[in-house]
Amino acid sequence: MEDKIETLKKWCDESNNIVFFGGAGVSTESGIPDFRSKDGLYNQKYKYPPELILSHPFFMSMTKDFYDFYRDKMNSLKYSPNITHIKLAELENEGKVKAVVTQNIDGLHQKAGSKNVYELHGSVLRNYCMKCKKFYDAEYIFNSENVPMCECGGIIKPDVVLYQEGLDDKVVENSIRAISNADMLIVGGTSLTVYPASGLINYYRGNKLVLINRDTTLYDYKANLVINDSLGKVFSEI
Ligand code: CNA
Repeated sequence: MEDKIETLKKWCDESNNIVFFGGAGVSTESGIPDFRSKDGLYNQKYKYPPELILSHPFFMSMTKDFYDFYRDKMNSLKYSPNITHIKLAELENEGKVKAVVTQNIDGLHQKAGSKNVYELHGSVLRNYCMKCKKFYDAEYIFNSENVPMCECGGIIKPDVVLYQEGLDDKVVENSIRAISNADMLIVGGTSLTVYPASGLINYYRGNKLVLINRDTTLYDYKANLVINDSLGKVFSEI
């Protein structure tokens, strides 16, 4: 483990265009559960499976049940950034990290001070009326009851990409550009099972692909350095 951290530190020192690609595991040490760990949302019991609740057809047809789950489980307002978010923001400030590409929707990278963040799956901090497109903040949604409605009578939808919805073209384009230009790509806290997001790491062309995850992933064989440990532990040492 010590050798691996030393290698990671050395590569960080040598690199000036680091991109971080992350997932729900980045925020577990802030207290937000991920999906697929043993304590993750997919291993808890709900009225409907979470992957069904967080799908487009469910949102459209069972909007109240969607919002009951969403308000209970996806409210990131009460959480703070952890050492990983903070360290990434510092490295961006020093000019080392050029972009964070995240599958997370919790806004914690920006709360830690990161500026160049590509949110592949959107953010709970933004919400729009489906009819007139009026913006609503997260407080409005998480303090609402039943189905949050716009003053025009339309239903408000969080700006998060639900299952069976497409990703934003511009965000994907920017993420691909950042990853393909990176001299080092650090992938952390993601099971790399959600497509098309996970496929984006294939655009990396360098020889410093680092994978930091508690569990093994299907992409471990591709990485130049694999660290199976907690992100908090690793980022507190670099
Ligand atoms: P996932 O499939 O739940 O995988 C998370 C991975 O992180 C697992 O392989 C864990 O082993 C690993 N992990 C958990 N904690 C740590 C840690 N502290 N250190 C190192 N590794 C850790 O989540 P993915 O991000 O891969 O799946 C993508 C989904 C999850 C996206 O659509 C997200 O929107 C969604 N999600 C986001 C949040 C959030 O915004 N915080 C929370 C839960 C789910």
